[in-house]
Amino acid sequence: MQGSWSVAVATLGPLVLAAGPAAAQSSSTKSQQDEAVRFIFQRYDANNDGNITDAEFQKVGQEDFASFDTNKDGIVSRAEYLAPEAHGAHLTGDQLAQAQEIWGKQFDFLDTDKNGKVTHAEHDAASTRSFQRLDGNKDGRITLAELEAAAAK
Ligand SMILES: [Ca+2]
Ligand SMILES: [Ca+2]
Ligand SMILES: [Ca+2]
Repeated sequence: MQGSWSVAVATLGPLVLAAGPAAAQSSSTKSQQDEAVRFIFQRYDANNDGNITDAEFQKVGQEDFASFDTNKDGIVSRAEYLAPEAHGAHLTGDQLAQAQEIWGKQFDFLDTDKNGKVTHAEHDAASTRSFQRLDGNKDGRITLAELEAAAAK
């Protein structure tokens, strides 16, 4: 992780791994990170206007929640969150262990009351916190530059 992914960025859903397992590894290069950030941005910017709005952000968050909640009981357990399938990742061995370490941190960020379960409300609240942190100039939109700046922290 080389400390360069802030938790807020790392919590943008299946994000880093969606952009390729390499991007989640400590050996990832600057250009791999840039690529991962662009990939994440495009995923969130549904209408491709160069801004991620709060609505766009929440929509992806809700899709993520649904994919994490494998047994569809409305709660994401730690076991569900740490399952590679939930992140659309096909990893084994060391790569999986590294990814699960990251997911564990993400889960802790989402699980506000630390009971080992993430509810819809907690997930939505975490999305709001992430959005506010990523929206550097607080104009209600996240631009690619703002996302890059947050990822570089
Ligand atoms: Ca947009
Ligand atoms: Ca569940
Ligand atoms: Ca902004």
